[in-house]
Formats: sequence, C-alpha cells, structure tokens
Amino acid sequence: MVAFGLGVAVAANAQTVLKVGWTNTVESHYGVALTTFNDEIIKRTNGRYKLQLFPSGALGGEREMLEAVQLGTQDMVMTSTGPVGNFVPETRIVDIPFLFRDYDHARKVLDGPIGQDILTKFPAKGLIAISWMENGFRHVSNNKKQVKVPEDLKGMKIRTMENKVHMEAFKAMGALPTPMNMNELFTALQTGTVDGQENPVPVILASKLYTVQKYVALTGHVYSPALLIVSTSLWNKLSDADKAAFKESAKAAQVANRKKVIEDDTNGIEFMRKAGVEVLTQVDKSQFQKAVASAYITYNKEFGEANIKKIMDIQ
Ligand code: EAX
Repeated sequence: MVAFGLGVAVAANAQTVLKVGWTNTVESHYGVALTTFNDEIIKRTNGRYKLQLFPSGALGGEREMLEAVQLGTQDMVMTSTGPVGNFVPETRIVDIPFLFRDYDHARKVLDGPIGQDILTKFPAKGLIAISWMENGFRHVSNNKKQVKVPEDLKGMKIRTMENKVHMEAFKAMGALPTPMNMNELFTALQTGTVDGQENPVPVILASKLYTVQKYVALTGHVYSPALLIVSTSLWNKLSDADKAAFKESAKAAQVANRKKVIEDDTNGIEFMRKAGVEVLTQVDKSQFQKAVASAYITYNKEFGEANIKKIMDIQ
C-alpha cells in the first residue's frame, strides 16, 4: 500500500513517498547525499519511507522550495544557506565571507554547539533542519576578464544568491551584485544579462556553468553551507524511532556529500581547463579579505563582533 507524503499512511507497512527537491543534478554533491539518504531511510524503516527525487530545480528555486516546505506542499529540500536567512535570520552569520579558514574549521563549527544551536531556530519558522550539509567554498567566474585582484571586479555584474550578507560583500568589492535564483543563472550567463557569478566548484561542474564562463578565479571568498530541511507537518507525524532513522540517514548523507565536495574541488580544476576555461588557482585571498572590510562594519552591527570572533577562534 503506497501513500504520498502529504496523505495519511493507513496500513502499518504502508509506504510513504516523500517529495524532495534541489537545484542541481543527481550526480552532484547534493544528489549523492539524497540518494544515500534514500537508501538509508528505506533500510532503516523497512521501506515504510522512501524519497521521490526532484533534481535540477524541477520544483523551483531554493527560496520557492523553502516556501513549499514551510507550507507542507513539499516534504523535503536540500538547499544552500543562500535564501535561508530570509526565513531564519540566525543562519546569516555563517554566510559571512572569510569567516571560516578551511573545511575542517567550518565543519567543526557547524557540527559543534554553535551550528547545532542555529538548527534549533528553525521550528519556530515552520521548518525542521535535520542536518547541515555542504555546498563548498565559493569562487568567482565571469566572461569579462580574469579576476586577479578585487579591483578587477569593479563594475562587474555578478549574480549572487538571494542573500544580503553576500550582496554586502560584493558591493564592498566594487561589483554590482545581482540576486537571482539558480534556475535562471545559466541563461543569464549565456545571454550576458550578468557578467559572472560565484559558486563552489561542485556547482560550477554539476550545473555546467563552466560551459558559459571563460574565467574562474579560486577566490574562496566564502564557505557555503547547505541544509537538509523537512516540513513540520511531516516531522510531527513521525514516531521517535522514525525521527531517529531520519537523523541517522542524514548523517550518512552528510558523509557522502562532504566526500563529493572534496572530490569535485580536487578534480574540477583540470576538468574545467580541459573544457577551455582559464582557471586561476593562485589568488591572494588577503586582498579580497581587505576589500570586504567595510562590509564587516555592517556584519559586526548585525551579528556582534564577539560572536563573529568566537567562530573565527574555534580551532
Ligand atoms: O545550492 O544558488 C546557488 O548559487 C547555490 O549555490 C546552488 O543553488 C546550490
């Protein structure tokens, strides 16, 4: 007996199919997380729960999917923190550029008390964040010229996520930040509506952005966390044992996700070069860090200098 997530399961062994959406492919760092989650949840619930996968923005952009999960018309979403701050402002602090030194630092903070505390802020907004996931360190790409120093960004129309923390930073670096949902990005780059964009290598590969960009500079200007979020209506229906099964499945999904991010970061540079992209690997990040200093005035006001320092000081 099969019941779709939004319906009511009748027989004890009835299977509930859950709709999950995300903005890139099944083969991507998000896709491997969700296929792993699916395998695990089927196993841990003896097939009573399984996912129906909607990749590549089939259910809309990340903000739209978050709204659908909030309404309960969609069961789950894997999303970057891009638009999440518009729903749960407490997440915005992890979007600050140059907040995290490297992957270990970021993962330690998100898996630790600070990151776990942020997850407790979601239920009040009608969302259940069951686990941090990873998008990767973001880099700038464009079709105008190679970005060696912040001055090269002056006047460049750079697509950003719908994220005011990121927009603040690009404004500070002299670029013209253009917020846009991921589903529109490929065409906007192809047609020149925007000159460039910024994303982790896994996204540039999975969404084939390297086919419509000439230059990629590994600026690593911000660590981009992601989240696995379920609807409150689904979560409240789960038994404690099933809630535990969801959490355990998310742990396995997180391992697969983080492993794929490192693989893509490692293999993606050569892949993009073979595809004809000019990839600049030696970037003096300190210059970009200096260039966003004025944005930190706003961040210190919004998040508190001490809170930002607390994250930066975690070893
Ligand atoms: O989460 O919108 C973005 O640039 C994100 O990095 C992408 O949707 C993956």
